[in-house]
Amino acid sequence: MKLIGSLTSPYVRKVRIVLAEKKIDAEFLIDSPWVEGNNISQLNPLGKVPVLVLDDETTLFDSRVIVEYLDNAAPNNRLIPQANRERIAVRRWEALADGVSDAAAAAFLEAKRPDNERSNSWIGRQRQKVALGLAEMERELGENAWCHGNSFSLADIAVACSLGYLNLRFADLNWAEQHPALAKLYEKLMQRPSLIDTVPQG
Ligand code: GSF
Repeated sequence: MKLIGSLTSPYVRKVRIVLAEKKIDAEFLIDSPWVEGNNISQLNPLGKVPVLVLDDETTLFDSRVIVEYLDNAAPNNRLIPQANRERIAVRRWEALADGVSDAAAAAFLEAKRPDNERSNSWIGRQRQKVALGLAEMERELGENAWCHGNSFSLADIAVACSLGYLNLRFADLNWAEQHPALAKLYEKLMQRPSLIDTVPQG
């Protein structure tokens, strides 16, 4: 099994953490869709990472499909509950966290465009999604020890990847100051080797 991805992507980090927590071996091939001559489009027509290449050469994307496959590929350390409402609650957390990452990545990319092409209103719109998404995560986490239920799950992994991505791309946002519950959760999650070993390298 091969995971293709970059060291900065929050979605690639999510898959790397799931692989480590499930104790599933996979070769990690670093390739970025932003690097000239990358061959990601041969593996994923959408030209995005992560892509998981199975031993039978099947290619899986996107990160949500990959993590569901991995969670079901090994019986240990279940990260996605099986009961419908529980499973959906965890996937909704993942959608919220990934959505914050989507908006942060869009704002980051837009800010890199040349002056005469950049839309500041578009950046503002994306940063608003980040702000409201963070506020909702903070509200729903509240005093709970974990994002969902009373144990570590994919919800915590997705939230941690989104927060770690904000640290990388929007340190000025200082999300931890405004969101103490998320800050406490991130500090706790960052004790796990699966997170320590995958902190995004700018
Ligand atoms: C998002 C992947 C993505 O946007 C998933 O895997 O969950 N829904 C997908 N990946 C970015 C890299 S990074 O921002 O994480 C990507 O590959 N962008 C290249 C492009 O052409 O948009």
